[in-house]
Amino acid sequence: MNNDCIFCKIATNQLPSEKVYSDEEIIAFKDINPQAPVHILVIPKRHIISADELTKDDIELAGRMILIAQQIARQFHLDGGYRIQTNIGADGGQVVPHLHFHLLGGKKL
Ligand code: DGP
Repeated sequence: MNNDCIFCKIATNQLPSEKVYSDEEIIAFKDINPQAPVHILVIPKRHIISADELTKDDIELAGRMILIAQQIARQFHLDGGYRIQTNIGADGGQVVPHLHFHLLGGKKL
C-alpha cells in the first residue's frame, strides 16, 4: 500500500470505483475516462509501479492478470476481439504509477 497512490486507495476501498472483478491479489474496475465502449483496468492490489518492475516472483501474478482480462472480455462479450495494453513510464504514456492492464473493446480499435 502506497498512501499517495490512487489505485492503492481504490484497491483498499478508500476511493470508490465500479469494480467488475476482485480476488485476494487482483481487482478490475471501469476506467474513469473510457477510450472505448468497454474500458476496464486490471491491477494488482500490491503496489507495483509498472510492468518494468515485475520480477520472476511475479510471473504467476502477471499471468493471472492476463487471464482475468480474458475472462472479463468474455463476460462483456468482446467476441470480435479486444486489446490488452500496459503503459510504462512517462514516455510510454503512463499517468498512474501503479501497474495496470487496460482492457479495451466494443469497437474497432
Ligand atoms: P495510464 O495512462 O496507462 O496510466 O492510464 C491511467 C488510466 O487510469 C486512465 O485511463 C484513467 C484512469 N484513471 C485515473 N484515475 C482514475 C480513478 O480515480 N478511477 C478510475 N476508475 N480510473 C482512473
